[in-house]
Amino acid sequence: LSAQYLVNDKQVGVQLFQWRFKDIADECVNFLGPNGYSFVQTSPVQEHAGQSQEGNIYPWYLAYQPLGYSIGNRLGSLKDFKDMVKTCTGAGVDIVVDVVLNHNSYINGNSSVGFGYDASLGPWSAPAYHESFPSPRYTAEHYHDSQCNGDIDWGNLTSIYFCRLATLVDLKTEHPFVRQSIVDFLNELLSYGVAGFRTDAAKSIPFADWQAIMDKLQNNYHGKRPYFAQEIMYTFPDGTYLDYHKLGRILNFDYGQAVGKLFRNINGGSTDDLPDTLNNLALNQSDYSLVFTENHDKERYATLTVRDQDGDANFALYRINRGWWYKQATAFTLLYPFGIPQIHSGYKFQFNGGTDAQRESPVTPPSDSHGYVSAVSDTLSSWTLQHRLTDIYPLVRVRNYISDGLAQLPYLYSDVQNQIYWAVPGKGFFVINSAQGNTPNQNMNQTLQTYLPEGTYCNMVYAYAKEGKCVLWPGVKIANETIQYTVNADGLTTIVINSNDQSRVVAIYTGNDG
Ligand code: LAG
Repeated sequence: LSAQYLVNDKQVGVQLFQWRFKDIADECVNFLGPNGYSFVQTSPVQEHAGQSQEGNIYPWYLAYQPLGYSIGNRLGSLKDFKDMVKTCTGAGVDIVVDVVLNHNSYINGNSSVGFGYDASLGPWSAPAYHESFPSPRYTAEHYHDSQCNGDIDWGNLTSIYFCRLATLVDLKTEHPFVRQSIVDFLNELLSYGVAGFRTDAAKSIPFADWQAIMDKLQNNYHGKRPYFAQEIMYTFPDGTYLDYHKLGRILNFDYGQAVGKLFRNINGGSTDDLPDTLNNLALNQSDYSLVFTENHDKERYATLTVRDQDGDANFALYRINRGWWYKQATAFTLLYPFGIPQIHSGYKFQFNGGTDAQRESPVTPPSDSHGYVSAVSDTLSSWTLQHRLTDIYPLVRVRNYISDGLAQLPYLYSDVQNQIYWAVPGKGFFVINSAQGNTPNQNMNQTLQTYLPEGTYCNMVYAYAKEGKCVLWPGVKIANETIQYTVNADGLTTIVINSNDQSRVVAIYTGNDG
């Protein structure tokens, strides 16, 4: 019994970071389902610590300081959660829950302040305080503190397993009561129709414990083993993922780092290094990797984030206004079928000054004075909405189409620096021109073999085919960009991507659009 490596027959997930359950439900119906997204990864749904040590301030990371396993927190109630699962699965979008199982909150020696959900107080009126860990009743015997109460030494496997992660008390996942409590929690989620999980701090849960827990889980509502994406930010001290990839997908941080670097042309790198770089990441990793250019941990410090697309001081700060770096790298993760991709979509952060907790809190808070999260529709400008970017969402359906039945990774070509292209024969052809600044080859005009049948095609980044014409996606305006390509009987077409084009990505395919 191990995990499923796919959530369903689609490919692309979206992490709706700190989105309320009600908003996720709406997004599934209005946007994610119609555009072919596979699943939503929610933020943690467990009750969690109510405020940071710095007092009356509510950074997102409190969600990673759980108090127990009762479902409901500032994202909504248990009922909201169940409604969301039903609505999303009904719209063809599965729910993957971020579960925090390795540790619990530890505030001033006891966990006395909680962000549970109390129906009698109403959802957003006030935080509901708990006096102790409400569920289950863990006590000192369920924690590793007697073995290690210091922080983890990341060079030592025993320490990774038994010591505290960021001061949070480490659960004895070898203890029968702890194991059963976790199994009950995950089975409860599965019984509501959740398809799988992102396991927070999976690296710190000993392999044997983790496997024993997973083996006791019921199948998901598809009748399959639940999907798992395991958070293993770095390889273990011996440089491997140990055996964890046998239990499910691994969040492949190396991939985003490498791809981001190459698209930003850092240290003399350019996208023509991509073929070698991906080979070095070991192509067999494709089978068990979840790939992404950023996530909620990386969006402040990653090589490349959506902030690159925004010129405003709070949001961009030390980034240059180069939106296409992020968009190109994300287009690459979508159009090159390595692993399965997940897009992160969250909110804008205050970026400089203040304390750590202040920096981790929102700029124009999508939350009220108690930290309750506001509806996306109320504060649209605070939410970053990467998954709705016009250069990105049309490519989700292209990915679903080209991955179907694909047996091997397409060969990546780069015969001119900063220009890459690849084909999925008979299905799609893709080109990215990432030359920038003072590097050569800014304008691309090259005749290439597409391995596609003769015909006219629309560049899906800008437009879809309808009755023989290319129709722009809603909201797209073009200047001199080429939106239509003609492939001749020999499979050749001339690709034109100019340096001032908005996206510098060409994606043509034989699937149905619109
Ligand atoms: C994760 N994956 O394994 C999450 O992706 C990551 O976001 C979590 O850290 C981490 N594991 C623990 O679940 C986040 C923040 C930390 C934060 C922690 C707990 O990145 O900064 O720690 O959640 O809220 C914060 C303070 C620490 C403090 C700790 C406990 O930054 O200084 O020791 O809270 O009070």
